Amino acid sequence: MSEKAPGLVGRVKDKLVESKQKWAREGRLLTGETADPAAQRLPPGQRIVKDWPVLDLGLKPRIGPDTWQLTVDGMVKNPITWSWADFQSQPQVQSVSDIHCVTAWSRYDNEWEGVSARHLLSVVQPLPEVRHIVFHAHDGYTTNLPLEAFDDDDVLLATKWAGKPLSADHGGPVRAVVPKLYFWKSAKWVKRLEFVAEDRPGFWEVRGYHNEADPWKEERYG
Ligand SMILES: Nc1nc2c(c(=O)[nH]1)N[C@H]1C(S)=C(S)[C@@H](COP(=O)(O)O)O[C@H]1N2
Ligand SMILES: [Mo]
Repeated sequence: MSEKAPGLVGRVKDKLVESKQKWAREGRLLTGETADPAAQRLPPGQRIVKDWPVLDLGLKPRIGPDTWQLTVDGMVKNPITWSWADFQSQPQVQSVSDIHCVTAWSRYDNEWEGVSARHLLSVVQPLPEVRHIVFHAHDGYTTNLPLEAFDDDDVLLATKWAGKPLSADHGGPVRAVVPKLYFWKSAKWVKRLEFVAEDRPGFWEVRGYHNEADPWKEERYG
């Protein structure tokens, strides 16, 4: 790699962040519609893609399973730090769900495998004061969720997609998957889940994206 590479990555990232913030200010892609997920599969303003785009800040951390760890802490009864082997020894679930990205692409029928949010909750046991979760990722990205959004039967920390180990581009070895919300809520390269009482908006949430991110209400920007 040339000496210039890190600088280039930095500039690309700034440009990307600026253009997304501009989209948010201008309300790009908004149709002004809401929809009922029981009545239609595709949320308002979305289009279906067959491939799987890669979107992130451009930093692409590479973490091998040998050094990978997951910490779950904050207001929980049993904080944990799991190695890759610890994570693999938890019950593994499979789940098929659709992806809806705020940039208007949706991808149907993604086959995920990993550890369910509900299993994780049963292990760490959040204290009664907990209202929100903050995901921290290896590239410095953060995103926030209400506890109820995490405590759902289709939410998981995924290590596999379509039967194969999740690629590093898509957040491997482990990413969050929160299918009912726009995909920016699904942190790639997850390293820490922090349980908190007060909400703490994440990277995009403080840059003009909606705090709740429900695609059926078209909560793109907030
Ligand atoms: N760690 C991390 N997670 C992230 C992001 C990121 O920049 N860093 N981008 C988010 C956004 S905006 C989207 S749309 C999805 C894209 O996931 P994909 O590249 O697997 O399609 O990841 C989300 N999770
Ligand atoms: Mo995104």
